[in-house]
Amino acid sequence: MMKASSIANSNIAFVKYWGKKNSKLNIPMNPSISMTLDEKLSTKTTIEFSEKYSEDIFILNNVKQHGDKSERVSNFLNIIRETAHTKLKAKVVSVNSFPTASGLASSASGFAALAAASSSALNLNLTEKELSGLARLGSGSATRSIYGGFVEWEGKYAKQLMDEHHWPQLRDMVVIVSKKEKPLSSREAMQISVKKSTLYRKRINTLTKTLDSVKMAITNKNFPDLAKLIMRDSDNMHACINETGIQYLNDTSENIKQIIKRLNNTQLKAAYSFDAGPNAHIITLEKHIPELRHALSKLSYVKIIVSKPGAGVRLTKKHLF
Ligand code: 2P0
Repeated sequence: MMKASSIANSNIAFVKYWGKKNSKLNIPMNPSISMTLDEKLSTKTTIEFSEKYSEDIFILNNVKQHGDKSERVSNFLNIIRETAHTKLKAKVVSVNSFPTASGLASSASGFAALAAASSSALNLNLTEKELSGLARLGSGSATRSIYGGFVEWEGKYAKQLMDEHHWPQLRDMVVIVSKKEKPLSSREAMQISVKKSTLYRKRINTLTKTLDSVKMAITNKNFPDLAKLIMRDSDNMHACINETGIQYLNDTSENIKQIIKRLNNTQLKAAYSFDAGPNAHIITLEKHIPELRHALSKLSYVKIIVSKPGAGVRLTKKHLF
């Protein structure tokens, strides 16, 4: 049977991927480092290749997709069909574990799950490394979601730095502040930064040092160092973005930054990190979660999801159809 299912978790970048050397192949301008999240922020996907389908079908969260989203899935399937020497069309059913209208990105978990399920359905027997290279062609950040724990992505592939058991006290508190989809995709915004931002050139030139420091902080489980580096890299990426007239943070995001800064006055307890949207990721230690919840309680947010370091992509026999 040419059917397989997989689950992949999302990830949060401590050193952000922002900009491509090659936009067709998703080769990044800079190496990035992330923590893979747990199953609370995951995508489950079932794919079946069969002669009974006359075209690719993509159903996401129970809704049949048309346009951009289904095209992106079909384009990815074309690559894998070429590798497997098949012309068979496929049905893809995906479900995100996090709320649909949360503005949370799902391309990392989505394409990591799709890469694993589709290559398994077509019996490609890929190594994890090859799988990360394949996922990359769907979405850059998906390259890292193949592996659990702490992951570095450079060039064509990602690799694991430390597994998900290395630092069990670490948490990512995701504060969903907006239900809206982002007005400008990160795909477009990063290309604009590469072309137009003067700060961006400086970012790329100083990143090697940041990468080394982040790796060291993870290895030594040095939370204050890691927290400082995470906030600095998030601020630096958004400074590049803002320079081109694009703004992803909203008032609530800015309020969260201030709350974290106040909380860190006497001791570094948490780090904020923002991707291409207003939702906040607060990297912290388990023991600080109650204090953080209290500090955020006056804000008007949609939902909070607390995630541990999580596992890499895995296959499951429980199909969605
Ligand atoms: C990251 N982001 O490292 C960075 C930080 C957003 C900000 O990877 O064009 O959806 O599919 O390769 O992976 C989001 O970009 O972009 C992202 P494509 P992707 O997590």
